[in-house]
Amino acid sequence: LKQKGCVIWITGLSGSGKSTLACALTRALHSRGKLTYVLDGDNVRHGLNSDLTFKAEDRAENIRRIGEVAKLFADSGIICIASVISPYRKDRDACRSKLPEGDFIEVYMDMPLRVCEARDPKGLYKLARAGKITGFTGVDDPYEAPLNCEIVIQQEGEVCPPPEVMAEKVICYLDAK
Ligand code: GGZ
Repeated sequence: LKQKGCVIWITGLSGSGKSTLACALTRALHSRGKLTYVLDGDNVRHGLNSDLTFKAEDRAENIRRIGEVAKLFADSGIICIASVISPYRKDRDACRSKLPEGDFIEVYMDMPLRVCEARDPKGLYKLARAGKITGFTGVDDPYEAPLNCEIVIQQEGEVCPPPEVMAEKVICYLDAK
């Protein structure tokens, strides 16, 4: 296997496009012959982390486990893409600190809450606003934006960049490394 593993950690609000970027990035990397594995918060929470809630300490444990699994993939030479809200800076930084310098690439989906909420692909914001879900990130639970991440994905004017454009930004960063 002629590739070096690393962790691409995509953080941001629900509906900010994390999974979309993870998917586009997987396609782009596969077309370049790279092996990848996606750890998606919503999926992992149905299996490995099905015992965890959305309280702060359970989110921390969710992130810790995903960070450990991502590290195992990276150790094996795979590019592991984690797409998780990971709202707390200290939880993300703890994952970073377990990897060799440069092997943890944090990507921040910097999308306004109103845009994520307008998208509301699963109708969860609507439920949160109606009080049917409590502790929903961005509504009545915190999100701490990265201070020093490697890549920031932002809107261009009022539109979100197409998935391929977002993926290209990450690939450019990887190429430069
Ligand atoms: C945030 C929630 C919540 C609450 C359910 N807060 O957009 P989705 O639906 O598909 O992805 C979200 C997913 C969040 O899981 P993570 O493992 O990424 O979260 S964390 O990193 O904070 O541990 C969302 C759904 O689960 N969801 N309840 N209260 N998102």
